Amino acid sequence: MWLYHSHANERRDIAAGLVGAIIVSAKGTVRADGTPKDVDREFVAIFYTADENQSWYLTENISKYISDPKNLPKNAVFAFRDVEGERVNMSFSAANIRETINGYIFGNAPGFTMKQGERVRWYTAGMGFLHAAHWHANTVLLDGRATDVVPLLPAEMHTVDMVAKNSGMWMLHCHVEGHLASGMYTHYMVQPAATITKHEAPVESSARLPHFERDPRAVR
Ligand SMILES: [Cu+2]
Repeated sequence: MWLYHSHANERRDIAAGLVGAIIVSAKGTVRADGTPKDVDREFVAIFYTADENQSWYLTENISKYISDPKNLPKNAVFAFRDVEGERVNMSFSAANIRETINGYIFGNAPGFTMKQGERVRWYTAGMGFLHAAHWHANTVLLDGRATDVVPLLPAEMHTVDMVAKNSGMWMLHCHVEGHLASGMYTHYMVQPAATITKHEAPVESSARLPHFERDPRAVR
């Protein structure tokens, strides 16, 4: 895997989401459709700190989503509630920095669905800040050793293989605690082998984790 990202106007282009994966396989290792022969399924997970203050879309997004865009001061302060229910203020610029997986936050990243026993290849990469990709319940092989954490410095890439042994809905998240609190987590679904027929494709789960601490299956 190679991490594509723009160098035209790097800061603004990347902040606007111009980041993606280029997967190059060695000759003779892929099927006719380009997928690798030695795994059943592939996933791309890019751990990406998006600074929307620098995005080309900032002005457009403000006019589209803010009810009174003309009167939005850039030094505005927003409030949220902390764990005690206390009001905490957050600056406009801080609120525009998003800790995402594939651009999604707070458990919404779609597509990570597989069947129990499948050999799965994860293409992971980091962008914007340092991250630590962490899977609950199943391990991956990183450079020949089993682990459940893959370090991702900015633009670092790791291709890791998993055999999805444990069925269930499990968390995939960044282990940088501030990123986890900011929503850099999602779930991946391993459908139990007993409940699926041989030719049935896995169904994309519509379930969402309301909060990572409230899902008893997510305890590692
Ligand atoms: Cu992170």
